[in-house]
Amino acid sequence: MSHVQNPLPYDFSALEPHIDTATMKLHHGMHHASYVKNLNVALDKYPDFHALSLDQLLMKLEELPEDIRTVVRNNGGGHWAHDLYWNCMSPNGGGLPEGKLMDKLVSDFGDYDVFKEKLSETAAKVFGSGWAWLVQDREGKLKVYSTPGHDCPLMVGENALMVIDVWEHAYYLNYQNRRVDYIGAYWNIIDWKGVAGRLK
Ligand code: MN3
Repeated sequence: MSHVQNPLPYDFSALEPHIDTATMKLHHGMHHASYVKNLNVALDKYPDFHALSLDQLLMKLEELPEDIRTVVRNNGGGHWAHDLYWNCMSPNGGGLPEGKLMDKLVSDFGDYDVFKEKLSETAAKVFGSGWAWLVQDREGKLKVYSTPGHDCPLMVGENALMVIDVWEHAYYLNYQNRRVDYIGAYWNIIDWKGVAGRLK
């Protein structure tokens, strides 16, 4: 089984002006695509692992042959995280979360604005390349943290609800060094219905 990249769930231009068309084309068409390709190349010589889904591979990295473990971690993780990232955004996004998700954010963070500030700050503070996540832990509690490289909450058995890509390739064409402005713009396109659908 070969891993495939899903098309974007909207047009490359759909998130303008918050994320520009050129960034989306490069990000999805080149960066994300290369992670999928590298993942498939690495797995090519190990047919025993061809039947495993991406989730299964990332949850049992320590069982993979040592010579491809880091490649699968980086490229499989990148494939997985980008899939979630595209699905966290929508041209009809923004506004405030509703219902059960809003209740849960308020009960676990004290206040919606506290959560929003915490995730924004976590994303802004990532040193180098990485991701900032809203995660539901094994006890069901919501929390915010960042991961370096392409590491995903799935690798430690936690449920990722939303993510901000803070690798420079996600914003540099339009925002240059103004990562904070990109993070601010992200809140205008966040797809809260999608986030709520991932709550368990
Ligand atoms: Mn990226």
